[in-house]
Amino acid sequence: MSERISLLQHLTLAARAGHLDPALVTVVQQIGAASREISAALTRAALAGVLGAVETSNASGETQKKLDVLANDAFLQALSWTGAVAGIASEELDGPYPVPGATGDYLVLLDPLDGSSNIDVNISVGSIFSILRARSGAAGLTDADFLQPGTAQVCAGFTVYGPATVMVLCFGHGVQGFTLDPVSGEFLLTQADIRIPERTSEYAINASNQRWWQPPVQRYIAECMAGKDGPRGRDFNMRWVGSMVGDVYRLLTRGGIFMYPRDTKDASKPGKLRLMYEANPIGYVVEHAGGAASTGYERILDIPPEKVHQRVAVILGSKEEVDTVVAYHRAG
Ligand code: P6P
Repeated sequence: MSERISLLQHLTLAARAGHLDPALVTVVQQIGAASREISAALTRAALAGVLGAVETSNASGETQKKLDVLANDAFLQALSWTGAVAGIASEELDGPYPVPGATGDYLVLLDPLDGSSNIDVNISVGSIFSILRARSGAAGLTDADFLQPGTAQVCAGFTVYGPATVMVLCFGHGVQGFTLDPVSGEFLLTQADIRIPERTSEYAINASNQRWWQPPVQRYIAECMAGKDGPRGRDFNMRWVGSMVGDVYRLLTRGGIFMYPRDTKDASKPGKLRLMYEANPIGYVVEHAGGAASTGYERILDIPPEKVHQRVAVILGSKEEVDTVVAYHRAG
């Protein structure tokens, strides 16, 4: 018997203490089951011939990887039979999927496989999930039920498929990390209370977009690059994984600021990342770990959604740095 507490034990104890709805325990347990299946599929991808793309594209017209489709199917199957999930929205689905015969009112929003362009080059990818409650219950479910601000989430988190598979989970009271034991197949508690260091000297941004950044971002990154000779008075390091969950897991562990800001590369888009199933769940986790999550102009979790697939600018991580970038946006 492992001396570490498992995800199921952690969830069950919380439910027995009255802190968690048993139906929500089932939903999160099934997210774990899908994550376990995806982790195994990623490890065997090259051997099973499931690398590469399929002919189809997702709701945003992006070419799907075979594993994007596999991951999406894994979540739909794992969640649909529970009865607790009334509907599912996914980056891989055009519109929300009402679950037949559901009696519960949980809504799950997913990026089933974030950063999938990294799969073929064996770099970390992840699954991101956000859980809401339907306002009208399972029976009268409409698209509008999904359009709730990030502050309405009852649970959010992500699974990062890296050298280890780790599920990061938050119910609004602290952030925990559970590492998958490949031998037992159990997610075991390895980080009981994740806290982001307020101060950091590490930033994450795709620097190839520099010529399109707006002035506040130009100013902040120039200061980081100026290091100890500049106004920040210390040297900074830069990392960019190309998978949001990879960069976010790092900053949860050792601090950092992650930025995918609005830029003029495509002025019609407020940002690249998705509000409902990337920025909101990650922002929820980051805030409950003591960090901050902003567009530069407003708190991400306060944004009233208009569309399930809408995009947003994202600046999140160590609070001191996010506050600095927000101050530069306010200064213009
Ligand atoms: P770029 C992956 O496609 C993703 O949505 C995030 O996970 C990641 O942080 C970002 O886009 C990478 O974008 O422009 O660097 O390829």
